[in-house]
Amino acid sequence: MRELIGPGVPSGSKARVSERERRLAVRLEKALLDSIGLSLAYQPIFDRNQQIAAVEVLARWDDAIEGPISPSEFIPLAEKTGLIVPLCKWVIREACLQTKRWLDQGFLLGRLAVNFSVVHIWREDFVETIFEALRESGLPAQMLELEVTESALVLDFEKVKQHLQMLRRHGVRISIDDFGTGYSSLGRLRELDADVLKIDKIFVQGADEEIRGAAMVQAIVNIAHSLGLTVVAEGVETVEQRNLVYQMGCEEIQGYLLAHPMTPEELFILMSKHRNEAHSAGPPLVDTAIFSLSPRALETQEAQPLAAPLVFFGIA
Ligand code: G
Ligand code: MN
Repeated sequence: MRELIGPGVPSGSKARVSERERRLAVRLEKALLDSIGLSLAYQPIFDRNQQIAAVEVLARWDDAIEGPISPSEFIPLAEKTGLIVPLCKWVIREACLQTKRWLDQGFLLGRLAVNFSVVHIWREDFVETIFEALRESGLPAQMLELEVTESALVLDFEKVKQHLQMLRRHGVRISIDDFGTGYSSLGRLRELDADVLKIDKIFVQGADEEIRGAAMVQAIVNIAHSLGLTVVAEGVETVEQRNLVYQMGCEEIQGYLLAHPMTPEELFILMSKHRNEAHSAGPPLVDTAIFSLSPRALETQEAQPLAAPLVFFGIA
């Protein structure tokens, strides 16, 4: 094991990294410098009317030598080495520019949700990084949503709150990600004044397995609603899970049942397809992959095909 300190690691903290991590850190730094091997995937988040309410952007890395590296490996590594700062800067810049291009083409894809690490949020230049991406792209601040993991509310909460609230005052929305897996207190959740709460997939996926699992999800939804937060259920993979979380009052869902993370080209095709369907004359089209829920279907947990075309982006 060796020590490696990257540019974004708070002074005084030395993260220990293995040989593989060190090798990967060198490659990641190069990827960021050359803008090679990094890409963005987009995963839609749907509201109860099957419209896309938001799109979460996810970083992907396919290295020429090391091959594809999972985000579950390279994100913690980037956090340890400080490379998370240039990585997040790259992600938000690219995502804002791409989303603004889609906006200019007439696709109103709701909010753009971008993940941020507390290692980055702490930094004095964090707020300016966000403003810069908005300025450069021309994306309205109201379209940007920052996803912050619940665990980001644990250390140096005052600094995190100060930075996030400054952005919120300018219209940027705040979303608490992976809720239920961190160690923050409900007091902090209330104090932060966020907009969205995302229930972690381990709870969503446990909801249809046992009564206690469902009760947990219901309890989280109730807490979130009492704080005025919009609730997103993450990791919805089955019709049963979707029906249950809707029944419990979740406003939005995300998961493989509805859409996997996709390339910008795939998202563009999806958006175009649904825009064309929304505008086309003639009998309504039915997308067999996506279903609407009638109140009765919720009761019986049956899904019913849509009777009307899907209008994903609310194009006027
Ligand atoms: O921590 P965060 O919630 O931002 O992580 C999002 C991750 O969850 C992404 O890597 C994405 O690929 C993954 N994901 C999205 N939908 C699903 C799903 O339905 N099931 C599972 N297992 N993972 C999902
Ligand atoms: Mn997220």
